[in-house]
Parts: sequence; structure tokens; C-alpha cells
Amino acid sequence: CPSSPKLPSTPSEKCGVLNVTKITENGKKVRKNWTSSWTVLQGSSLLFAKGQGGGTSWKFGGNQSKPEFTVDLRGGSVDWASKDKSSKKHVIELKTRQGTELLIQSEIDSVINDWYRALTDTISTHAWE
Ligand code: I3S
Repeated sequence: CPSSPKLPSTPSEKCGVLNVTKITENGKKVRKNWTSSWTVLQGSSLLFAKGQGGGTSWKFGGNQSKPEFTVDLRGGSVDWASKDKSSKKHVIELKTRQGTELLIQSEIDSVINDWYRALTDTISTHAWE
């Protein structure tokens, strides 16, 4: 995984391309906008970079490479999304303590299962922070 020099790496670190959309921001419903994002799990943060189109050479920490969006997983929750949240298969619903809800999806079920495990592990590891 490419990593940011600013964040400590932990055993839970993971990265890859996922389809992502916000559905709620600060408690307010927002319009879905599915995008393919390079996604990095670092410590208790989940970082997204839009429009990287699956490129693995992309790195956080360079000049033009700030993460587009960061989610603090501490105090959040992860579950499989119900059918009414999306017509896509393999969709994870991630809720943050700050009232942001995201849907995260991959067509590849082994990929999404690994992310589900990594996210639930991270949330339980940081449960008391
Ligand atoms: O929950 P929705 O409104 O059925 O979500 C769909 C829409 O966001 C749609 O875009 P428009 O807002 O232009 O209609 C997207 O293209 C779909 O992918 C969304 O549904 P899925 O079931 O794919 O999450």
C-alpha cells in the first residue's frame, strides 16, 4: 500500500479500488454519486481519492495527491446494506459518529468481504478511543 507519512501504519492497513458514494452527510441525506476511488485504511482512518481509475502507482503524500475525503472510523458502524439502500450487490453501509453514511461496493465478493472484515476489526480495535 502507498501510505501517507503523516499517519502511523498499523497491521490493519489495507488499500484498493472500491466504488463509493455518500448517502448522508452530517445527518442530512445527499444525492448518491457512485465513484471509483482508491481507498486506504490507515489506523482508524479511511481515506478516499477520487478518479484514480484503479491506478496502483498513485501515492498519498505527493504534491497533488491529497486524499479527497477522509472518514474517522472511531465510534462508527459497519453493516451489509439492505436491498433498499442500493440495487448493487456486495454493498457495505458505513456510518460515522459524525453522521456521515457511505456505501462501499465491489463487484468482487472476496474483495468486499476482506474490506468488511478489516473495517469491523478497525472499529472494534478503536472502540475505546
Ligand atoms: O438510491 P437511488 O436513488 O436509486 O440511487 C441511484 C441513483 O443515484 C442513480 O443516479 P441518478 O441520481 O442519476 O438517478 C445511480 O446511477 C444509481 O447507481 C443509484 O442506485 P444504486 O442502486 O446503483 O445504488
